[in-house]
Amino acid sequence: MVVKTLPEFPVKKGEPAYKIWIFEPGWKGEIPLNFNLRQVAEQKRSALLPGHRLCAGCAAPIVVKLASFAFRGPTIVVNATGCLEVASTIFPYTSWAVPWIHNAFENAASTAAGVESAIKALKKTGRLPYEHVDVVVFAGDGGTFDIGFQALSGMAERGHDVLYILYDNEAYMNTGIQRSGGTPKYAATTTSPAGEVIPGKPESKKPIADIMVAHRIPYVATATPAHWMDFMKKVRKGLEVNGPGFIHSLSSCDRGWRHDNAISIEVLRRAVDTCYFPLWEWTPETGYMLTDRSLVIARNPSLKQPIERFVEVQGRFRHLMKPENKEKLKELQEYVDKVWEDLLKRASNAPK
Ligand SMILES: Cc1ncc(C[n+]2csc(CCOP(=O)(O)OP(=O)(O)O)c2C)c(N)n1
Ligand code: SF4
Ligand SMILES: [Mg+2]
Repeated sequence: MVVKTLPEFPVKKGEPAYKIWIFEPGWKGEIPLNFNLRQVAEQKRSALLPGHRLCAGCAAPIVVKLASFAFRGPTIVVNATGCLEVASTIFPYTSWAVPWIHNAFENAASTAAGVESAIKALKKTGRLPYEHVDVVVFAGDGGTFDIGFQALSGMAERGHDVLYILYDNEAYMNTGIQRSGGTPKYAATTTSPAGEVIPGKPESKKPIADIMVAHRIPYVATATPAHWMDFMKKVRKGLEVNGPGFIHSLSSCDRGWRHDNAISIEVLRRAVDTCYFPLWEWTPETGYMLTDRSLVIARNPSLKQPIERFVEVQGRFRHLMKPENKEKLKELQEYVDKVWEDLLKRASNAPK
């Protein structure tokens, strides 16, 4: 039995980190998950190669890179239409170093469910050359909160063994920054422009991760690429469960959020520090559990930052910093506080 990868894991020092992943038939090993930054940099391979056309400062490729550092072995990626897809596969080139399927905007979860079912059938008839193949979806907020939700809900209900990773840049960025169900209240987009008629999007963000918890699938988590170790652990957990996993990653977009492209990671940190985007995971056994920085804030509430810290560096919220919109900013703060307080009540590891 050949138990080998081409190239072998871990990557040898000096070997380029951008070779394509090829797992020889019969490969049974598991790529280890390590948390030493130097080891990760030296020994892991990214599923997304350099040369893609995503904007400088875009967090989406970091989402993919960190996720792929947590992959276990042979993996098939399914990618909904959106920035990540259009900018990584400009014909006749591709940046993907793993088997990758582009599907329509609305059906990433159905495509992944089909792939997973095909894998099961091949295994049953002894025609799968590997012990296991993971199936991972990357889809944007438009493709998840809105048009792809029916496919996602069906995939969850049928219990397919797929890890669905939502990179949420909070608007339809690829087609020109239109509002989505993931856009937060009062954010300016091209279809919810802040002006005399409306002060940005009038509606609140849909609680997509809580909606996935309501499906009672084996694993749900929130994450950001700024909290990289937490992110990788969650991806590995989501892969290890038997059944659907869902990870909601916030993903800064300097074009749509209108911030300096050098502060993409800092903006994500502020999202967590202000409790605008708390980090947690949920399993049917443990319920909600706070993780990483959000757990630290729960234990020491004085660390919680005001929402201005998140808003002030982004052009999409610039109008909220004007004196006439003081009440709107206060309302946004109250909304964030309420959602955070609710989460503290539900989280089994939050101090009571
Ligand atoms: C049925 C259908 N409607 C509209 C489109 C056009 N379209 C392609 S990508 C996209 C927006 C994608 O938004 P999101 O999922 O948030 O990904 P992002 O571009 O922000 O990364 C739209 C509207 C399409 N491809 N198919
Ligand atoms: S528009 Fe936004 S999400 Fe799209 S590639 Fe640029 S920074 Fe990334
Ligand atoms: Mg989007």
